[in-house]
Amino acid sequence: MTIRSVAVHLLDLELRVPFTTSFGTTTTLTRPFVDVQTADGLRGVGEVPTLGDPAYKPEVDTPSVLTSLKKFLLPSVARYQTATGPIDDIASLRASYAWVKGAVFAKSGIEAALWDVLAQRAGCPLWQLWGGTRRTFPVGVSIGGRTIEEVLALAEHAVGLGYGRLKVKIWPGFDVPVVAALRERYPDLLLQVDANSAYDLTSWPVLRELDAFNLLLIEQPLFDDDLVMHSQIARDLRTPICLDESIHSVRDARAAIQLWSDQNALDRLVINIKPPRVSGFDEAIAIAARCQEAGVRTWIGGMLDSAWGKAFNLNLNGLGAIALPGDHFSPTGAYFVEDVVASPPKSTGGGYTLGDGVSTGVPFDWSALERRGRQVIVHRCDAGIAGASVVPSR
Ligand code: OSB
Ligand code: MG
Repeated sequence: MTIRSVAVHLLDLELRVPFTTSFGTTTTLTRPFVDVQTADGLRGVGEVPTLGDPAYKPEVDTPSVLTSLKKFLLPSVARYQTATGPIDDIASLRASYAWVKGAVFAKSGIEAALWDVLAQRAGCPLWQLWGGTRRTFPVGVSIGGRTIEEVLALAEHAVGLGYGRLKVKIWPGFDVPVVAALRERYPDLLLQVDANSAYDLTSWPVLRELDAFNLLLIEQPLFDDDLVMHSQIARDLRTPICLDESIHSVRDARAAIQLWSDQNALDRLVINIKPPRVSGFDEAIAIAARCQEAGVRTWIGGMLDSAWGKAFNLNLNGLGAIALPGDHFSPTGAYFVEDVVASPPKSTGGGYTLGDGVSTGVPFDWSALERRGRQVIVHRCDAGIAGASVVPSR
């Protein structure tokens, strides 16, 4: 198998309900979809779940991802095939751009597209390719409301749809009151909070008050790049700290495990595994395995992904190593006004069951890209000198 060409299409996805976090409110997302075509006629696609800017963390904004793909990653794929031979598995794909530091979101899009191709070739679901053993599991939702009233309304909707695990966004001043209001209404719900790095050395002690509410975890309270400080406050909190922004690799996960052990707090470390934040599913699977070995619980996070991205993540949730429910569904039933899958994955009673469908299990709607998308990159990868074939088509 040879990768013949890689195209990148941009698509605007309009949220049905705005999503607010400590770093701002999102209404529309412009997303790259990486389209890999092989010499033998297969075609796979991977979403890069970018945001509009780098407020969440570096290199997750659309311009940065397009630059990484166009200038470095796709030329590397082409060069590797010219110099070394066909890229016919994930290991050789990763080897082709291993020299590029970071660019985890951009890398994950190519990897997802190749996984789609490999699953089609094998004629099996992704969960099987990934060694999944669990067909049915509980799933959760993430709530990003601007006011307590908005949060309560979204929670009511989600609970009405059957979800038993809610995550809610917090920030200084919007923390204890919103958690208290939710707990009063839903004393038994699995509840967790996500601060998206909104607290610092002076503001974090308020989080001690959250210990009274029986939360599953507090996600990424401190700086996006600070493992050490997180491990230090873990010692002073009863509620586990969950890392999101800080983890990009198995190496980061190992470092966190070491730091939390040093604090005698390993029972209070949880890791949110977001495949795009760790450069793809291969690394995500390795992190899940390493954490399970260390007794550290993991779950699959989301990026307000399209139904295509969510379908990949649901397949990953089939791994026996994933301990907690993930952010797989919207509290209102659907994230976007129009999506890229005709019949998106559906949850029932707060759970999800993986089927036997090939690859993600849901067909990608190519006509959505043709009607609403625009191709911004196309790169020939199977011949000639790399770098000469970058042709922006529109
Ligand atoms: O921190 O988990 C996060 C969305 C965008 C950026 C960061 C995060 C999120 C979410 C949404 O919480 C989870 C979902 O996809 O429903
Ligand atoms: Mg998070």
